Amino acid sequence: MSRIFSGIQSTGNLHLGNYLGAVRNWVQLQDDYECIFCVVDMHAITVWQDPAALKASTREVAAAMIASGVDAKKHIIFNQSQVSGHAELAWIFNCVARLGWLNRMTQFKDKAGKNKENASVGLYAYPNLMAADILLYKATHVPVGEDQKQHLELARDIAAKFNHDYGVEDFFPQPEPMIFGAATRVMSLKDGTKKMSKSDPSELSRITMTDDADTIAKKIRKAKTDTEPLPETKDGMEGRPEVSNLLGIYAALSDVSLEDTIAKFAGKGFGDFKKDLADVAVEKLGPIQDEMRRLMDDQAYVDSVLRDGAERARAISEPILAEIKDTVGFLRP
Ligand code: AQP
Repeated sequence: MSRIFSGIQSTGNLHLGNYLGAVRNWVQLQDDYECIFCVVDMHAITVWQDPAALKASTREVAAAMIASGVDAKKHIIFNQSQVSGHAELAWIFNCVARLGWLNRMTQFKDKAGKNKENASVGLYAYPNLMAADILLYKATHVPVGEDQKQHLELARDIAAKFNHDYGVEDFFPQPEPMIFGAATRVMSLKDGTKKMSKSDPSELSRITMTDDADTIAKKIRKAKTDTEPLPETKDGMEGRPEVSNLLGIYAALSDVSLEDTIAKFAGKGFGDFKKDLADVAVEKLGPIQDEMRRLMDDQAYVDSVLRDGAERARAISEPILAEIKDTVGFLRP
């Protein structure tokens, strides 16, 4: 059975984009793949995290995975820092990846912004750690949102260069991105050209997995739109990024095609549409949020899932890491 690895950072504000672009797809894949799902807390600290908030976010992301339907007994859920192999392989990959490759990463440019000199070295080397996350388990498939495509390509380049430099053809597989679903790129509710993101300063830009029904309805009511009625065809979405985004969210949440969603609301005004969108969001997210809240109150249980997952992750990765160290020429005890 092919192996999946995917992760989410514990940076707080887990949002609808993380759910539709990642977690919901994971749930659909778990019958056909062996899955390793990771709360990537080491990635999170590439930008400053308050230590207590980081612990809470790690538990929140794990709770969201479980509440969304990831089977933690059949598959693995753990937090990255509990398996030291991630850091060890990332160092080796720091020595395989080229500066020129990292310089092309658009996410670093976006996140570092104008103050690049003041960004952490970790933020710059983030894609090498991500490659290590995947290849430490020789994972073959990586379900992600569209924003991670470039990092996945880098992981493939690192795998190929390692195999070539050390003369170990096919040692690391070429991990395949799996970008699918009706909402591979959920955009901000306030600006349809920017992706919905945890770090957007505006709370109104995202629906989070902890928003209650009233908050969800308020954010959708306040979502940016335009003055035209809803489009009658797909072509009518052209040049209307906010409208396209809201229609895409509706289609994804209600599990109908974009075409059918457009047909349903064609020519209508935004008042009715936003009300229906809020209803479907509350209906779909509500039960997950209730279960998340229950799990968040049972910290001991969530911690035990992460501990057990880390143990099973180590059992898979330790023999692979031992082989990597032999290949590189490290003496082992
Ligand atoms: N807007 C999005 N639409 C679809 N998928 C998304 N993902 C993130 N944002 C969207 C997918 O969620 C998974 C986990 O993402 P992450 O938390 O590891 O990091 P990120 O992509 O950096 O998330 P954010 O919200 O953008 O965080 P900040 O603001 O801290 O940078 C990934 O599979 C990602 O594709």
